[in-house]
Amino acid sequence: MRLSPLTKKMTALAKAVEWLANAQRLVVFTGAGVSAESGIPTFRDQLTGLWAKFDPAQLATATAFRNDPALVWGWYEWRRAQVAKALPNAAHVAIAASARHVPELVVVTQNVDDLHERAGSNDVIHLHGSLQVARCFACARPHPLAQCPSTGVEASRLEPPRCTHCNGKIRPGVVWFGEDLPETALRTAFKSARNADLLLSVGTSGLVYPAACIPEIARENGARVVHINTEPADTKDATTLTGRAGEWLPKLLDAACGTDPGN
Ligand code: BJW
Ligand code: ZN
Repeated sequence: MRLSPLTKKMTALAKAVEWLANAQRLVVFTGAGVSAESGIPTFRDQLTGLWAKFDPAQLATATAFRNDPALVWGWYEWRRAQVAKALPNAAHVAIAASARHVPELVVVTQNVDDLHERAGSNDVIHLHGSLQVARCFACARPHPLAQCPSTGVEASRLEPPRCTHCNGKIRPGVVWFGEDLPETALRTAFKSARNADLLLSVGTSGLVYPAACIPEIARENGARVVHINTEPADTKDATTLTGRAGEWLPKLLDAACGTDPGN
């Protein structure tokens, strides 16, 4: 029997609701799409993604920083300013609220913003670092950043500050291509995925490794996997809710836990 798209959508929602209602160990794995409705651009969306406008090789690698530190530092300070102005959206709020209804919740994010924390999630695992921290490119010592970024302009070059110990240049505390992910964060994220009985993968293209292994690790270890994404996923092993995270997540939580995530 062929199911209409609407029936498929309802079946996917019904499954996801039942799984969430019964979940004991939930992992919510997020990517840039979860912050899109807060006005933070994703990376790979064709028109609005950062990589549609900027070349990752010139901005998101250690070589790029070595070649032109002012370009890279200015770009990251511009992004930090964007995040500082943004507010958590309904998806971040619903994820934080789900902690009150599921015995164990681990939030694993690839995002470098702090919108999960500002929505009330605790102990968020940041696989790709954070815009709010910085360290010396030479000696790796942490370097405190002013709360308010010094630039809000997209393409403005800005000389990075200098390390107070060795005078090295200060770099953003994010994980660039070709760099290792923070060891403890990755180990804890993989362990949580192995232990999960439900994994919600929200707003990620699943193209960047090793983070992209996480839904697969959960599935191989017996967890149900639900993808929430504006683009339909071409995966046969998981349930997909196609649409905006800020619409699906509150609905899902309300239906599974009988709650308005705002409360
Ligand atoms: C919505 C929505 C809404 C929109 N609701 N949904 C070949 C050559 C070189 C390297 C490699 C290679 N093959 C593999 C590698 C390794 C590389 C990699 O995976 N590359 C692939 C791109 C091919 N990985 C690494 O280099 C990692 N390190 C590593 O592997 O170390 C070992 C090593 C050592 C030496 C050499 C090689 C390997 C490090 C990866 C670091 C990633 N860093 C970035 C930048 C962080 C800093 C910054 O912010 O600038 O992390 S890249 C960027 O991608 C960022 C993200 O966290 C990451 C993932 O992106 P994400 O979150 O999935 O965003 P998008 O835009 O891709 O997707 C958004 C989704 O949301 C879309 O699906 C939309 O449809 C959806 N959406 N609105 C719901 N409202
Ligand atoms: Zn230093």
